[in-house]
Amino acid sequence: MKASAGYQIVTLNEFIINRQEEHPEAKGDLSRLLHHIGVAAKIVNKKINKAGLVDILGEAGEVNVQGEEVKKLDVFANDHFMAAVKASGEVCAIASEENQEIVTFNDGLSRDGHYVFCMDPLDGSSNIEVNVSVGTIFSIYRRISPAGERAHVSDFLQSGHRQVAAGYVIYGSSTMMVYTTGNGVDGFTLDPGIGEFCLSHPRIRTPDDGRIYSINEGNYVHFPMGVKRYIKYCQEIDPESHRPYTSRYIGSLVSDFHRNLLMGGIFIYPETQSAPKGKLRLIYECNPIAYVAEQAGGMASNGTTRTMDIVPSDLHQRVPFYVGSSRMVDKVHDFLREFP
Ligand code: AHM
Ligand code: MG
Repeated sequence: MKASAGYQIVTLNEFIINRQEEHPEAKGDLSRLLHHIGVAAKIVNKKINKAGLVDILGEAGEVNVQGEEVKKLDVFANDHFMAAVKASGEVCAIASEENQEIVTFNDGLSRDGHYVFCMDPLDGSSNIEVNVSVGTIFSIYRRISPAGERAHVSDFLQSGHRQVAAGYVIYGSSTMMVYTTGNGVDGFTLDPGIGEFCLSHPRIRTPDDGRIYSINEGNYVHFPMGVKRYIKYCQEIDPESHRPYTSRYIGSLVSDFHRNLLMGGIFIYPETQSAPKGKLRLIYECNPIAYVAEQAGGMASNGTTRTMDIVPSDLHQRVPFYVGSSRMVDKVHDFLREFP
C-alpha cells in the first residue's frame, strides 16, 4: 500500500504474503494461521482498551489450572484466540495456560491441520486493573502425530528449538505484534486509524550488551546465591562497564522482555524457595520468548541449559528463566557457576 505522504506502509498481511512468496514450496498454511492470530489480537486489543469502561473486570469466578483466579479478560482472550486459530483450519490442537488439558479439534479441516498452537492468552493479567501493559504469547509447532488422527499431548512436549513460529502481542501505549518464523524478528504496530498492524520494527536485533536488569527483587532473600551476587554486580560502580545498571521491572513478562529486547537488558525469573522450579511456564511463556530472543541475537536459558533445548515433560512445566542480551546472560551464567 502506498501512503499519500509517499512512504511505503507494509501491513502484516502484506508482509506475510511477501514472505510466503520467497518460499515457493510453502503452501500458505502458516501464513493463514499468522493472519488469524493478527485478527484475534485486534479483537482482544479492542476489548482491553474498553476494559475500564465495561463490566469486564473482576473475577470470572473460576480458578485456572495454576490455582490462580481467572479474570474475565483472560477468558475473553482465551476464547477469541482459540476461535481464531481454529478458524484458520491449520491447527489440530491448542495448549493454553487457561486449560488444564490440551484442546483437540476433530472436525473438518482442523483434524488434518499440520500444526499445534500454544499460548498464554493474557500474560500479566494481574496488571490490567492498574492499566499496565499485558500481552499474548504464542508458539507454533508442527504436529508429530499423524494428520487425520486426534492430536496427542506429545505433540506439545517438543523442545523449543522445534518451534516453527513464535511471538507475542503487547497491548501497551500502542499495540504491537512481534514474531519470528526462524528468519529474524519483525515487529508490527497497530495503526488504530486503519485497523491494521503495520511493519514498524523490521529485522529487530537486540544489543549484545545492555544496562537494564529486570527481576522481582522483593524475592531477593529467596534467590540462589549466584543470582544474589549478580544483582550486587549490577549495582556496583564501574564507569567502564556503565555500572550501576538500571533496574526495571513491570511484572508483565511481555512488557519487560519487549523493553529489554529493544534497549538491551536481562530479564530473570529464577528458582526461589517458594517456587523451586521457577514461576514461568516453559511451553507457552519461556520457549516462545526464547525463540524471539535468539532470533534477535540474544540468549535464553534456565541458568545452565539453553531454554529451547529443554525437553518438556509436562504441559504446564515451570522453569527458571534468564533471557536477554547475550553478554548479560553469559555474565549471570558465570556467577551461577561460581556460586552454585
Ligand atoms: P501470569 O501468566 O499468571 O500473568 O504470570 C506470569 C507473570 C509474568 O508476566 C511476569 O513476568 C511474572 O508473572 C511476574 O511474577 P511476580 O509477580 O512473581 O514477579
Ligand atoms: Mg503468563
